[in-house]
Amino acid sequence: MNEQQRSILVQSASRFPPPPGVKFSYGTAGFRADASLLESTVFRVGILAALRSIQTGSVVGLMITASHNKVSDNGVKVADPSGGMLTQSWEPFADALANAADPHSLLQLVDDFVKKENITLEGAPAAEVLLGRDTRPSGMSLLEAAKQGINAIMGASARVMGVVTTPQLHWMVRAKNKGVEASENNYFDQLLTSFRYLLDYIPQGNSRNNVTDKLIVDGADGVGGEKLEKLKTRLGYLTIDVRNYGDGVLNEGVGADYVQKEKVVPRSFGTADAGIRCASLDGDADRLVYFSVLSNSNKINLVDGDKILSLFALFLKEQLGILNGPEDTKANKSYQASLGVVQTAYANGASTDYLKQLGLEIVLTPTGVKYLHEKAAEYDIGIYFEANGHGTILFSDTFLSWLETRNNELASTSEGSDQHKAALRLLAVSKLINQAVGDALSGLLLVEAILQYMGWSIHKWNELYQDLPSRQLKVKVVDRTAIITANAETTVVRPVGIQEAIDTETAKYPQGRCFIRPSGTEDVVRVYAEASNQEAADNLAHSVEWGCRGLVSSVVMLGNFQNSWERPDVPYEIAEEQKTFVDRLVLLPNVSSVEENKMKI
Ligand code: NG1
Ligand code: ZN
Repeated sequence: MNEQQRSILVQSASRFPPPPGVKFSYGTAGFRADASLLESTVFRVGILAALRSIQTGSVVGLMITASHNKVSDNGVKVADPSGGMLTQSWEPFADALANAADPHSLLQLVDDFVKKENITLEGAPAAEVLLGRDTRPSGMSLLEAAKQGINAIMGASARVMGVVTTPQLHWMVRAKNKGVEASENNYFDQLLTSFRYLLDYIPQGNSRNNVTDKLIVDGADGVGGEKLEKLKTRLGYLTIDVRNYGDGVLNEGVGADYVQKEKVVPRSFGTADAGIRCASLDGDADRLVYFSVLSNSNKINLVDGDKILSLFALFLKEQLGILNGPEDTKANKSYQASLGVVQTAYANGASTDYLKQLGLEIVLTPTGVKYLHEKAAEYDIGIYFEANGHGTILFSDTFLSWLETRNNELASTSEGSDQHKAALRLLAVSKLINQAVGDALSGLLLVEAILQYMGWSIHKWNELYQDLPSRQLKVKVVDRTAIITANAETTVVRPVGIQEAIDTETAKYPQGRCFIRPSGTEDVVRVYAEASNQEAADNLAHSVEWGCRGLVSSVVMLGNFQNSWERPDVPYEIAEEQKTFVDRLVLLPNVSSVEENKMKI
């Protein structure tokens, strides 16, 4: 690194001192915190994004958003050249950079990193970072900080895409690196063209009339509602009533996260909407859930990410079946495309059973889109979804090029045949669905097209299977990394003893399933429980929550066991090991520091 570059870095870093006493960690969705703490972090992520662009010789993205978090929070994440999440191998550097105490430590870190990664700074080809933000008021100044971070690397430049959804920015990065035009209009054009294609190939005489063309969408008072307002005027078919498109407080009593977790109507919805097909986006429009309002309460029938996944899987399996043709003609023309489904432990057990019955291959990964995405990319068609509504469908290049060829053959030998239409539908899906990340807008259009194709109302769709009652809780802890899990986060391996206790408790409930895991985005441990009825699911979740507290406090009190989780059988050495976790695993309410915890205990 030459002197000029060194001095630019030091000077600009000195304008963005990190807040004292805060530790940042690039979790499953980048850095997130109260917006007032983030200027230095966003500036530093700007540096990182510029370096990544230089190293890969490609455009990368930097998105400023805190998704479904409250409006006073914000966050920042990087989109890699593929349009996917930042490569995991750079995450430790992101952590170190965000936490560097002063400009000179920052310089040292960058210097060491560029050497280690063989990144040539002087004379490097021009680097470009696409910058986007959601509608949070803090986004404007944070975007400025990001720009200065990018400009602190010589030869790098920022291109401001303005207020965009997270998936739009990822799409733009991917498109740009494929040499395709990457404006918002190009994005809308691609969605609209492929949506219309799909509708064109709906079989005539289908029970179209069963599906109302009215859809009400909760925009979470975020960027998604705003974009959908623009898109809807160009849709033709479908009358979309967008509510909460920015006139209220972002994510407050609205949005996909609220609807999925609370299972109640979002603001601006009520019993007058009973029975109508409704959808909800999250704050940056990378999550989508559907719901219908019940007639005389504020409760809803939730159609979550698992059911969206099931609808997609059913449709794609059917199209592949049609494309391959009758058994006797299969041999020479068919390509046995691998179709895989990727879920996390949060997927409702009933959805997994349903998908298994369809004969599909199902894989579980840890929570976090990067894990699901990576796994889905191993198939010709990989569908992944989190129950919370984040997901997409990935098509392999090999399959797509086979499909293009097959489509051309069919067009010349049997144009308009069922097989030909199936090929066209699959090609349209591959263009409609965002191949970079989960995208609420493109997901919504695909759901709408498939419901039309099937002739299904939201009720019929919801009846594919019945969800097992579930309960999710979170327990505040000082250091969530004290909990270590395995088997796609379904087993706790540290502290010893917790998993055994969870198993014992779970075994008491018919169809019981329960796991705990550290959140990747908040300082909490999440508890998830499922059972044959709601009361049982609630009880299981609560007793595991209290069991965790009991286990920790019982270890502290060494033998002074207080509740049903007393473990006189826990050997002394294990109890000692558990003791070391206690400071980190503050499982008491309203405790915010290790010291305070010790005092309370
Ligand atoms: P954490 O906080 O790691 O549970 C949450 C969601 C993830 C994912 C990330 C990123 C749940 C249980 N977890 O992660 O699925 O969406 O946020 O936004 O919904
Ligand atoms: Zn989001």
